[in-house]
Amino acid sequence: MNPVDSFQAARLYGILDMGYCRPEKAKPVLREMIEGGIDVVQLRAKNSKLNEIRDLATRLIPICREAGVPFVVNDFARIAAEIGADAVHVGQDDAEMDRVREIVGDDMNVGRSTHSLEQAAAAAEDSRTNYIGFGPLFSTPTKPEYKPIGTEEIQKVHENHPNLPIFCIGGIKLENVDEVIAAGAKRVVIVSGILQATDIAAYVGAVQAKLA
Ligand code: TZP
Ligand code: MG
Repeated sequence: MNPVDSFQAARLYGILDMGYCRPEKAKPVLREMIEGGIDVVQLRAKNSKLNEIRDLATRLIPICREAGVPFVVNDFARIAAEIGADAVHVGQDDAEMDRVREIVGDDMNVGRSTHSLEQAAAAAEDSRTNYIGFGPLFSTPTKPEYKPIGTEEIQKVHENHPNLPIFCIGGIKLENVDEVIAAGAKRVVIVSGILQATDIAAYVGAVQAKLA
């Protein structure tokens, strides 16, 4: 599957957030996510040095490659380009698309975080955006500075952008994913729910069963 199609087909996007995972645990945790059937994995390391992120990404990407799971680098287009990631994910305050594309070229996927219907429309208007994150739906310690947007606009964002892969994010857990699906979500991102699970593979599998 080419990478754009794999975002379209994806249902559960996991983030290996180093705020929840010691570096020496990154590989086994990634393997458990894959064993559970994760569709996409992002490396997010807000408090790590650039060389640490590059080293970690270099060690993790072969595991994703072997499993056929797209590997996404958060924030750092340069690292994504250097290691040959499948995508780079950028936020509202990160670089403009022109700058990101200068670094990663035309072939890599670029995902963008959005926090409102307006931001989703702005991201979707640029055909070089390959997918968006939409949230945080619920308040979450993983991104504490953002006000939750709730589930009311999930339906609308899908109606507005029927061909863009949209991943709902923020405070989603196995316990509330049914509510998110009922509100119209087709794809979700889960960070702490997965990384704090006692059995990560089982947790991923259980969420996938609900999204199927
Ligand atoms: N962007 C919007 S909410 C969020 C990000 C990265 C964090 C989601 O983390 P969790 O632990 O699944 O609530
Ligand atoms: Mg960012």
